[in-house]
Amino acid sequence: MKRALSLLLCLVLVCPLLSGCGAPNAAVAEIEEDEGGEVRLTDAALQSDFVCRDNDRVFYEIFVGSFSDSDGDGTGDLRGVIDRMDYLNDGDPNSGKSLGVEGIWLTPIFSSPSYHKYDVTDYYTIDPAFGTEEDLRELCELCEERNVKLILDLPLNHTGAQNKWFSLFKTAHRAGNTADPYYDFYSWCSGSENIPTGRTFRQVEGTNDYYECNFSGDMPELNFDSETVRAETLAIAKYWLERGVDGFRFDAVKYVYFGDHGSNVGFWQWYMDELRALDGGIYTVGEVWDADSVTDQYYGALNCFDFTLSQAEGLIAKAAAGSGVGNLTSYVESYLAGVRALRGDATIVPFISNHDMDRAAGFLPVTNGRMRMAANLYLLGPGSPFLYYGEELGVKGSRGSSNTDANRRLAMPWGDGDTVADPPGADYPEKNRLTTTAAEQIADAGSLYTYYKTLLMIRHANPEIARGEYHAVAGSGKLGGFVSEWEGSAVCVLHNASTDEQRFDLSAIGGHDFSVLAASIGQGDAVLDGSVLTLPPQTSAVLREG
Ligand SMILES: [Ca+2]
Ligand SMILES: [Ca+2]
Repeated sequence: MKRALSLLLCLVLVCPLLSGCGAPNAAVAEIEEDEGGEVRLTDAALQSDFVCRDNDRVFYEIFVGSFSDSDGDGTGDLRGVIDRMDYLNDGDPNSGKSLGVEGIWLTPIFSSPSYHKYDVTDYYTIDPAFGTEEDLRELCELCEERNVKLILDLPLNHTGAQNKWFSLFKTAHRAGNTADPYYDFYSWCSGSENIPTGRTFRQVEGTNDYYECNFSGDMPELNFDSETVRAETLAIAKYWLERGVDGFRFDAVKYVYFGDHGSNVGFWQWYMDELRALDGGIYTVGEVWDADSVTDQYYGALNCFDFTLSQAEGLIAKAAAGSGVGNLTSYVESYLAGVRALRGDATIVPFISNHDMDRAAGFLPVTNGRMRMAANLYLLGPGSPFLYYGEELGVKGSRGSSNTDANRRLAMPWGDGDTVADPPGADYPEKNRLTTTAAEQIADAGSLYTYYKTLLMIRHANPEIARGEYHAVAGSGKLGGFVSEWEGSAVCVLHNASTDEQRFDLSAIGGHDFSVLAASIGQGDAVLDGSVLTLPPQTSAVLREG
């Protein structure tokens, strides 16, 4: 049964964003309240059956210590993530009440002395500051109920210096006990004159041997020629898969064998073959922070983040500025086809920022519309996009004069009494920070949060966008888009990234009759008149065949 409240919610939540109320061809959602009092969006354009997807999910990166604090100690934790599941995905794709992400990447949760936990002391225990194995099991169950994939960050290239393996390695070297299984557990060389150029080694105290540590003296690097190490890397993954996680984000993929891509690729191909044998549905993504020509080499083994699209100089930010939409779509067409040729089930992994980068709202201002435009460009696009926690609010943060990554990992501004605090060393100036909170943005139909939520609903309701055969159309600096065909149906997505109105005649696209304006999102409402689509400034439209 519908009530007055329903109409009010319709006006507040959907109309100003998705379409013009009463505008022709516009997709206007109605909200009704069912007998149980639950409010649901009912417009067909936003409904989706939320089919189980393989590699085209929208993921959300959670920097665990900065996300949500359940016990008042100021550090984010696993129970905090559990408490925020309704914010991320409430299990009802049509409720309109949660962000609607379909996957979660947790930065490392294993025991470690640092706040970021990329220096692991014990891969088989959860850091007590983050919670317990029981907490993780509960989170896994909740994710499974809601069709959300949960992946853990697995830093394998190096351990922390406090790892017991490193103590055993040092003991074996001091004793000169070459038969000790830990003697070759880490990458090492004998004598300073033997140190390979271009790599960093540090002396094993009390010996003439040196261990490899390219990132930091506190991050000794494992020796992947050791069968014992390889067996251990498999055992770690198996342990956590058995506890219910769906897969992993692999850290520092190209550093396993420093500067030797051939050996790295060999390792990852072997590792992924073994993991897929353990769990055919495993979800993985690798960090190969390099040019596409390098990343391509790893794609036969696993999907990798697309760094070409990320940061201020990336193709998404440039397109969002109105100067490179065609460059973006032609790149995506060619790159997507390229990775699919390397491995049949491969896809691209677009993102604009992560925990190692300045926050997107700094280089894509919310105030001039570029943040929203960038979100259109990558969330209404193919593959498995990753958004970084707080991006949907416009959280800001950059290294700044103190040159600290902590400023890129500030506390999520919930605004509802959450006690999560900034990480140690953060000193991002108060005057530069986001002034609104999640609580305020959830209640605000014009907020960036509501915009992201609506974008994800449009994406879910048009699954061809994420997974189809992609062909770029209408490429110019300001205007561009693509046709994506999947299982006999097709969508056309067109973006106007300029600050002027743009027109496009759809009859220029051969082989399709895109006569239905399924959704429009941006500064204004797209209008379809015959075959002519008019796109207001910084607006995107999704068209379907009649
Ligand atoms: Ca806590
Ligand atoms: Ca290494």
